[in-house]
Amino acid sequence: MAEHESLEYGKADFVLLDNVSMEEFMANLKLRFEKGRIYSYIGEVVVSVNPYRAMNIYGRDTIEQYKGRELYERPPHLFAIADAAYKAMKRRSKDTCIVISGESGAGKTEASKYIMQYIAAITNPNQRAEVERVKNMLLKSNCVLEAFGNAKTNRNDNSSRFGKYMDINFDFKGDPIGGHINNYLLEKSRVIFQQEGERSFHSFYQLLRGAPDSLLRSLHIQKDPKGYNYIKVGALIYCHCFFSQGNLTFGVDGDVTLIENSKLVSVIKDLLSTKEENVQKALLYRTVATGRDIIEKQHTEQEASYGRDALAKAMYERLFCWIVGRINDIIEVKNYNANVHGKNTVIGVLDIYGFEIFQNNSFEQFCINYCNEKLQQLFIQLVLKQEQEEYQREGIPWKHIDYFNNQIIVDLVEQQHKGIFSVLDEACMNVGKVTDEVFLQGLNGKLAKHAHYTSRKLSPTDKSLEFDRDFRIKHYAGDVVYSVVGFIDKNKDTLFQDFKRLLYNSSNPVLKGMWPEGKLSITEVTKRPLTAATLFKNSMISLVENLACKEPYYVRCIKPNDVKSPLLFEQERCRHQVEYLGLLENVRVRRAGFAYRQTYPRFLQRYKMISEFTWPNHDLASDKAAVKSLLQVCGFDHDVAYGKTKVFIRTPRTLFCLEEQRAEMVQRIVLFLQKVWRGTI
Ligand code: AD9
Ligand code: MG
Repeated sequence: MAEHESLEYGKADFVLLDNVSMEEFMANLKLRFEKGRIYSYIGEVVVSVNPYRAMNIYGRDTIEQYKGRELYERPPHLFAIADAAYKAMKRRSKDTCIVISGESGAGKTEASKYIMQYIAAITNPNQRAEVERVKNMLLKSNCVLEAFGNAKTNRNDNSSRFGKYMDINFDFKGDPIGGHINNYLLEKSRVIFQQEGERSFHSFYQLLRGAPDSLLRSLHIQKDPKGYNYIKVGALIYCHCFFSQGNLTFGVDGDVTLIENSKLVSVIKDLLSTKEENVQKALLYRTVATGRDIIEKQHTEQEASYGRDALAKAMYERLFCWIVGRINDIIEVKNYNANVHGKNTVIGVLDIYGFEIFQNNSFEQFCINYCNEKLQQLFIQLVLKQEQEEYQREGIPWKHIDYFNNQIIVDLVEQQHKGIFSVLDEACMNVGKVTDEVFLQGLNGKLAKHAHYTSRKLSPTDKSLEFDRDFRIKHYAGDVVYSVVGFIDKNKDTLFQDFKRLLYNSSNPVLKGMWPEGKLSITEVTKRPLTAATLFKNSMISLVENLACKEPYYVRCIKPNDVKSPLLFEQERCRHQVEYLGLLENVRVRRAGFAYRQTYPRFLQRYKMISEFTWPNHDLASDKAAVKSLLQVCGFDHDVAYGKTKVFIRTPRTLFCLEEQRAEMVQRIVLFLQKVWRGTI
């Protein structure tokens, strides 16, 4: 018996559990984790538990064991799902995608890297130079993106603070010829503020630690991160990081707003390749058009600080998008003519920020958690839809299984007019007073009766709602209390036009290229830009549409504990994740349908030795007829359904029996052959 079929390590596929109950599921998950078996299946879905230690299961030899094999032939592994997605793409010219989900720190990003490594390792057997180049770029882009887009949070030391969807394009031979990365909403507020115990993006510390002194000097950077309010660990708001020798602060003298450390202006001028007086002006004034007149309005001290922070955030975000753009330029598919070379197919890999609950949850957490709701919804639809479609296609009747459908929460966030994003946008449009409180009042007005929404005002006795500015959403993965503070600002995402013009007029072409809208003069700028929430919502909707038209493969990641321990399997913590990920329902759907399905020829290949009618070859009209006769002879006919191209077996027990009979026959055949060899027959 193969190792993964041995009970010592539990059941490799949850579909094979004797009873589908939470207890049995958890016992199996725990047993496997403790035996170092971090991967399991639910049919074709991989369930992964973060081991929090280096595992010796990703090397070249392991890759070889999975290459071209069927899912059930080897112990559960990411490589098997990657191979399945690759095979489906290659054999059937289908676009496929691998969706990796799970909460923050569950192991999504690591999984996505192993999947990419696997695909890179099994392709390009002929070592074509261009393919090698593309593969290298795809793999190496990870560390650049992680440097600029990941950060230490209280959930994960290397937490993705942006969403990433990467398409890998393949030619007709199945070799990667290019790719494209879509990035989603970088958590740019981290540039100016981090919660206690967290850090800014890795890139800042890497620069301080790794850059040669000469580079640091030319950037006017001092080495100690503590000197910079933006990046010192757990720093409070205020001031500037990449402009050195201190932090840019403002003061007032009478009714004049001043830059307190004005020497910095010259440093900024150097770094931005622009003029000192323009920097000074952009920091202290904004140009406004009132009717026909254009006036320079002085900032208050508060406005100047706000502007400075907005500038730092926007510059970092544009830099990040620029880097993604550069990578895309390099990996873009070139010179591929589909008429000559055949269809160019795609495998998409999605690794996005996981569901998170912090001490303080703001607009960013709200967007991240909404994104996870969307992906859960997709999982529900596709996993059910796929099954349904297969039964339909094969002409087999289907019985519905109940599950929690989180569409109600998705609607709560994104519905037109009534959804939270709409209420937020409306509050931002208000001509009168635009405050976070107005937004909260809007929510309370529209959502008072919603089962998944409440607030301090609506539930004054609720202890978890500590402050008047709190509201709570009952997410599929748990309750999260959000503070409305900052929602309006972050949604409007205002950057004074003066800064855009300043940067557009930089003599540094890269910087200039990042700010095309700085070209517009003050009178030309009239259109209100889309809000951050609307942009995010639109990007999520198109992401989901894109995934839904591909053949999906799923990796469901589970975080075993909150202390990054390789030993600890926190029962309650894990049970909660199994519950909200809908894994039990997943097993039920898979089983209420059929635990096992296989095409007729493959089924015969494995079990034909069981019956004299099929061994060594059958003479029936079709493989389907042969499988029927085999199963009738064995007495399993009542437990199976015959589809057009596949045989479906309802209970795992039948499969066990078949396997046992097969093993017995194989044993007999081996004995027989040994006798033949020894000449005793
Ligand atoms: V977040 O939503 O981006 O905050 P992820 O991406 O789900 O989160 P990540 O992949 O970054 O989590 O994993 C967190 C940490 O767990 C890693 O930095 C590793 O230290 C550890 N980890 C995760 N998977 C593995 C693994 N297969 N082997 C060893 C792992 N360590
Ligand atoms: Mg990640």
